Amino acid sequence: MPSTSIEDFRGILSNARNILVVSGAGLSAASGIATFRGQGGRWRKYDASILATLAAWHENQSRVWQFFHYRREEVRSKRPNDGHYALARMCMPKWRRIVAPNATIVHVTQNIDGLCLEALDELSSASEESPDGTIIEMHGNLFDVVCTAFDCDYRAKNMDYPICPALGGTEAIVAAGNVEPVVRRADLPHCPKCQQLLRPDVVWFGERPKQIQRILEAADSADLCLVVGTSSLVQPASKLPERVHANGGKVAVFNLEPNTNHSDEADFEFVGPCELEFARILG
Ligand code: BJW
Ligand code: ZN
Repeated sequence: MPSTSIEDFRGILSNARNILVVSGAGLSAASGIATFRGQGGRWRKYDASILATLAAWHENQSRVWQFFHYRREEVRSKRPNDGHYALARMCMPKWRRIVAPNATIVHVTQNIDGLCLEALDELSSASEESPDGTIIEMHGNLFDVVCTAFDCDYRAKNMDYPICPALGGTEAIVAAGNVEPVVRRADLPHCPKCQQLLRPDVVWFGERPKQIQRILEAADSADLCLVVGTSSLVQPASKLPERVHANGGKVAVFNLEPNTNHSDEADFEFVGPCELEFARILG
């Protein structure tokens, strides 16, 4: 059985040299962003096999773009919560409480809402201090676009509302769960460099996660892994704690519900909303 001792966990945290954080949708739940699975999960309303695969994209680019346009607008008004700030503080030497000043932190998030980076940027500008930890958005970011032409390297941050005139207003139709209108391919977002279609730069099923080599290296050198707000059903993120454990590192799971997918490797488990658990444990 994993330990629930705050005192013991603090001891491990203060001695850790290389910390890997693996976070998921539960971290953003308190910001008002729906999780993917479980109660109110996004995939109940919209089938992942229709919307988050390359096959779906080839079949219906209009539908996939409208879904991601809706997601962009859902997230745009949302702010980081106490959970994001608690993890961001770990990446700022002056803001660290329990974590050792010379410890390295790599925070690998599966979230594409940008809130982990936003929290870190805020702390960094407020304290005029550069972060020494790293955040990796392994499944991409809702506000990044990439050109679909194989011989074009266009990739950019795009915060526009709407991203193209034809998508403006369609978010309300998708939000209501109604059948989306058909947007002609010519009216979807196009590359300013080569005029081919742009797609959201997010990682769909069957695609290679971003910076995977760097992530695996971080897992191999980690002596502590915090698993935060993820159902641990999607690979390769779900396998990272196992990798840390296999190398002799400790694993601590923070989730609203007991996460049985880490029964073999969890040394600590803190069940509850992670934003409140962090406040209780990290002080
Ligand atoms: C709280 C809380 C609170 C709530 N506090 N907790 C068969 C066919 C095809 C592929 C595969 C296959 N079998 C396996 C695969 C691989 C596949 C996979 O794992 N599929 C499984 C579903 C079976 N994976 C991939 O394809 C990945 N790529 C890959 O493997 O490439 C090969 C490769 C690997 C390594 C090196 C080189 C190559 C890519 C996966 C892409 C995932 N994409 C999505 C969609 C992104 C775009 C979008 O948003 O639309 O990413 S799917 C979706 O799931 C999203 C999430 O990031 C991801 C994970 O979900 P997450 O974050 O865990 O959310 P939930 O909702 O599941 O869980 C929330 C949790 O929070 C719950 O546990 C709650 O209890 C908890 N919670 N409130 C704490 N306040
Ligand atoms: Zn292009």
